[in-house]
Amino acid sequence: MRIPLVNPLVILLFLIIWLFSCGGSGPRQHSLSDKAAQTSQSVSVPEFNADSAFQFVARQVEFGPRVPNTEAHQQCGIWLTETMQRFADTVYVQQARVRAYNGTILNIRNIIGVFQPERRNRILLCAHWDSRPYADWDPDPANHYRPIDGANDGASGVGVLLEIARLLHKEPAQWGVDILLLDAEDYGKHHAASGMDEDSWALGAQYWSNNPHRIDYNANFGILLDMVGASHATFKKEGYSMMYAPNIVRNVWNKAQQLGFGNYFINQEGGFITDDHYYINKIRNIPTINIIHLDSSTRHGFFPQWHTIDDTIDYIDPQTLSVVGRTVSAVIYQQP
Ligand code: AHN
Ligand code: ZN
Repeated sequence: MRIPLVNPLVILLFLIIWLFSCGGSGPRQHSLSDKAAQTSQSVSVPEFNADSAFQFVARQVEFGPRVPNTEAHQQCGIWLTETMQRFADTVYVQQARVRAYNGTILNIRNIIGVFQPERRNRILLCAHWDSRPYADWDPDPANHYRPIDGANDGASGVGVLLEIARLLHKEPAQWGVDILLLDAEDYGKHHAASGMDEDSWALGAQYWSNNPHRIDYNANFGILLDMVGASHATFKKEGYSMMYAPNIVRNVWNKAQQLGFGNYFINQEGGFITDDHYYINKIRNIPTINIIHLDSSTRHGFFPQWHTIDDTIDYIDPQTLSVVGRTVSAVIYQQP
């Protein structure tokens, strides 16, 4: 019998070996194949650790409700500053007194971690670290003046950003990054109180926007994280984000789709939310989007435990922290 010059079995064997060699990349890094990466070289993104992010959330909640002018708030502010100092090149702590809607003077602290201050291209990442003084949306009226843990409303965004800070320390990105932990976002007018509530929210962001940590501070764009830890969260395209920074919304939502997170980053517009990013857009002119859990099936339009005493660590899902963390870190590391 004549043996063919190239044995089909040998070809098949080589084909199998070749297929397997493509599948088995290292476990520590995942390279993301978007269009930009495919045309040039593939960009590696360090792996966002959801358990680490979860721990950063849990640690904040352990202080108790972080309501301005309380001991828990004071202690958590110290811990956040020290934690940021482990990771960032420079940390600014901006202390101020601001007036709440009810006349109370609040002692607040905005904490800013700067990564690669020498870089001209910069991304601003924000979340609020305070928690709400009242569970004014709790089903039980007896809780309407009790403070909340704010595990999702507050701590989740900060937890994701601290994990990103850890990554940036381990592996610097091409762009500079500034992480802005904002105070007194959630001291807005009580649901039962009368009168105007305009500008009663986001007091720390209003202060920072009028008095940035550096007089000439600027960034190419910003991303705010708010309520990014609930199971099966839905992030709709928020109104002010679309109004002030439609291209950033598109880029971030596209990145999430590419990563397979289309069930979380919904291709649908949500309402206008007066949140920290509103003042950063309006006062500082930095195009800033809000990744915020919006759910039209609840009474208030947010996640079910919003502004109730059930906004606890029990409702934090590491899977959601991971989805948001991987999306935002891909956006950061894939900037050319
Ligand atoms: C309004 O309800 C108008 N703004 C609330 C924004 C917010 C509260 N984010 C977290 N807690
Ligand atoms: Zn809130």
